[in-house]
Amino acid sequence: MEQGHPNILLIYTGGTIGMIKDPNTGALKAFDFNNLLKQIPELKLLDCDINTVSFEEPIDSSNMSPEYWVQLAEIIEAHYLDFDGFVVLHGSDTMSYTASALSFMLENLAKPVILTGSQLPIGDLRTDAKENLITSIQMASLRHRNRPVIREVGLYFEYKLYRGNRTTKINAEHFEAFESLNYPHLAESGVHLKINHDYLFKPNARKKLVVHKLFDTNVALIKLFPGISKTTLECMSHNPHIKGVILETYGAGNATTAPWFVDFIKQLVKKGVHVVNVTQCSGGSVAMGQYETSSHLQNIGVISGKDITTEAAITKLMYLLGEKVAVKTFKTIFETALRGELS
Ligand code: ASN
Repeated sequence: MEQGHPNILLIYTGGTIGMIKDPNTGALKAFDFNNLLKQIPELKLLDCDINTVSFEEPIDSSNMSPEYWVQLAEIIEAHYLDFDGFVVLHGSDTMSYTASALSFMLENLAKPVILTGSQLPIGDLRTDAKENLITSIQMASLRHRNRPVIREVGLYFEYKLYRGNRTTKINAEHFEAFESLNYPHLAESGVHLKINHDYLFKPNARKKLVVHKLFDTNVALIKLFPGISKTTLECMSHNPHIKGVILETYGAGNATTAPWFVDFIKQLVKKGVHVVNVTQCSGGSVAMGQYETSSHLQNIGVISGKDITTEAAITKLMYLLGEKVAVKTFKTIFETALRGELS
């Protein structure tokens, strides 16, 4: 780590940013990192040292999994002391899941880990990749009083830096592909880089980085819809391995009061399955008890996801189950902000 001249590690996992068209099918597929670097000679002009490391086989982020999250966290862990910041190139499709997962894995993180990618490949004339990549590196290089300005997992896309675990991919077409509806953006890139200092995560810098690598994937995500049937839901309760369920409810955490449904949730909770109430709305919060249609969930002991995103909720559930958090404290810990993922 050099004083005044940041050392950045660029980690390439795949995604559209480095893809090329298959000449036979016309479909985009992951390509190697050297090709990507060749396309951006501007990187040499940046006021920092950049080292690179790539997944052996770059992936489309639809193939992302906890095994890759561990791979990614281990790269950061192995190089943590040697670098001032990390920029992760990642497909946009599951970037919010990875950003959330990394935020839970990297406890006491005190350096920037910024995920970015693009909607168009870097070789495309109209690509959004160059700005995303260059500004992410600049954001990761920002220092104040000899310490990094960003000390959390961020996601940079189309002129904005967000807290990673607050984001959702909201658009498959626009360059502005992400939103963070329940938390203000951390920084904005215009003529100058404008940092929202009040909203940055403030880790306890005296504590050492702890990397958590165990995810328990015995979880399910149920999105309610008018007409959802008992038989559909029963398939799940017959699964003996299930340990946690994210229940995507309506509005402020509301769900049908039909007796069969109430009974279904009751049985799950009785079996020791953790049920978390998360809203289907992109913005706003679960407030169990505000309506009669959520009081029943509160009475059964359902966990409130408050204003957490589904991406952060499912990764937090897998993380806490992997950590074998005791049944007695699970609800309290889930409802507590561990990495600024809920208000
Ligand atoms: N399918 C791509 C991916 O997530 C989409 C992208 O990167 N824009 O890997």
